[in-house]
Amino acid sequence: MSHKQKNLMFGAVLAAMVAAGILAGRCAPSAPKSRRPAGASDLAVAAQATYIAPGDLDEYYLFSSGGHSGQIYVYGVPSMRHLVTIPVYTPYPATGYGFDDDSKAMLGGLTWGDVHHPSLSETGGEYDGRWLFVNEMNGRIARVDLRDFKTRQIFGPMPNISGNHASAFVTPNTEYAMMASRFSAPLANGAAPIDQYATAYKGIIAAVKIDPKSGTTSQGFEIMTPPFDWDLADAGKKVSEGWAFFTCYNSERATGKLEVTASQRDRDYIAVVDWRAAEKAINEGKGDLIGGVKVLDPKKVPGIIYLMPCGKSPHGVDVSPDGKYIVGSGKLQGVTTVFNFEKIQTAIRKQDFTGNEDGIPVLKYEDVKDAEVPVGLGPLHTQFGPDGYAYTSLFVDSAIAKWKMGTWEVVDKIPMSYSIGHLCAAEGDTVSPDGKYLIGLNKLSHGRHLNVGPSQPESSQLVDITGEKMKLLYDAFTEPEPHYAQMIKADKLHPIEVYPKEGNKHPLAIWDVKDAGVTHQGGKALAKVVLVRSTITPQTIEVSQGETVTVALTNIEQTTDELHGFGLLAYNINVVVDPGETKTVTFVANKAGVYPFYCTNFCSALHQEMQGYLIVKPHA
Ligand code: RUQ
Ligand code: CUA
Repeated sequence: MSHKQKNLMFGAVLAAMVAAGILAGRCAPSAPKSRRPAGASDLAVAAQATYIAPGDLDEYYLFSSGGHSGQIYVYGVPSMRHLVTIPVYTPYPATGYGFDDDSKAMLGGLTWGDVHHPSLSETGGEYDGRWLFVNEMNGRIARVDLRDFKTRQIFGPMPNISGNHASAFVTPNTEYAMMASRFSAPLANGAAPIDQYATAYKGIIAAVKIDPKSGTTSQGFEIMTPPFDWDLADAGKKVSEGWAFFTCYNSERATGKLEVTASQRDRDYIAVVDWRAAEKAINEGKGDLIGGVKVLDPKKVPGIIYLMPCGKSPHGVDVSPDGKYIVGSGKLQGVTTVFNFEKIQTAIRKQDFTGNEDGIPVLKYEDVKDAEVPVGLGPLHTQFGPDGYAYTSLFVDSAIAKWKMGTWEVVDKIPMSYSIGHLCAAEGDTVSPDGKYLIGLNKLSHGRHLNVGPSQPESSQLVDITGEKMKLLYDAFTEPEPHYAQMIKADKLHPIEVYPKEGNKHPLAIWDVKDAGVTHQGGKALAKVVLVRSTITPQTIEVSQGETVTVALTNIEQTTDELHGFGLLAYNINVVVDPGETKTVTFVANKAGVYPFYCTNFCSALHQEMQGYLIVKPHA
């Protein structure tokens, strides 16, 4: 097909999509018939494949993005049972997250985050089961410790990063997690009128450094780019280790009605970043201090970033398990493009560029691409199996296409109900995917469940990918918004069930009711409290009005599942303390009176009795 014919075809497709209101999201996509397990025997097979008998355990953990709920949802696969919610960026009363002093400080005054891409830590390109990193749009990356499934650090907001969507995507040995600006803006919180967008607004591609021992994150590097809208990323692996890839839309540098203005060009870009070179430049002290961070300008520091043209407004970019191929999907196209890492390297070596964008060299599309795979309409994301097959989600077609790497032939398609965004294969981002299961993370559910009113859940569909043909096994539902998920073999995680007493180094921890009590000093009250079945000691906490009160709560249980809570309704306090843990909560006792506190977690037959009073004596 000639370039012109392709353009015509693309134009027709785009027009059809606009007419159908698909791009504008004005109406629901026509609901394709799902490939529901057909006969009774198919149903029995699907039921058996997903049934986990009472007391039995699932084979995989699924860590699913909770979108603007700010949380991570944990599921078991294949049962698709929701096991637990890990609060990350949003207070969560069920676990007391965001109420005690430490977690409240970690949230830094923000009460929500828009979580997109969970990223499990890796060693040698394999999930190692240590941490889960997850980004949110407000320039932050959080670390969840998989020993206790708790959020342990929230890094950011990173200066200059505006709309951190292309994140977290860790490198194969967890050296870095990626970041980038989706909404370019003047750097260092500068203000410039929107008609100066093309020049005064800047994009940023960045990475957060991760300490390999502790998982602690800190500033890595930032690279200044034109004001493109950086969308997604992936880290290179094996042959492409040391590199990272970022898609963008709006290479037009347009403003206004972007659905039109940012779809003018035939191609946008995938940035090819040599992160080792960027790291070296930072270590050599290069970069200009902007907004408190060293920013590398590709004009002054060449050799760290290149641009490779990719079909109109690409969304996902995914690196194959062997690291040889980079799959980028123009979401307004009917094909997904496969780029060849070796060809990229050759073109860079030969300096075979067609021009530059603000000093960033642009590679020739024909030089670096290997294939355009006709997967279907609206390709978004690609995952991989162990056997050389790739799976691409098709938003507009509402389906998954299975295709063969190397021959580029599309071998199967399965409809999704409805409108799939991301998809997640078992260990699908590693150098050795498991195959077996694939989950379609759909944006809509269109009543494939009991009617729950206008605010409907989204559907996540479990697909069997062991055979030639993909088979739908199960519909599960989740709250907004399942952007992305990762699936790790269950036997890689060994979470603890109690915090061992010896490991509790909290300065306010006490283990004997004899040490419990209230002390006062200089307008401050400190209550050291012991929680153990079925008493809160002391039973009364007496303070004076106006005092700043810190309640330090130690749950001295060493028994699995014996959590105790501390609910103090009148002061909006809700702390949950796990066995062996100490937490503090601090507040000003500004209301005089007598206020009950009680244990919130049903812990024993005498749980109801686990209660007491805060007595706030009025000013004399
Ligand atoms: S997004 S549906 Cu990752 Cu936020 Cu693609
Ligand atoms: Cu402790 Cu209920």
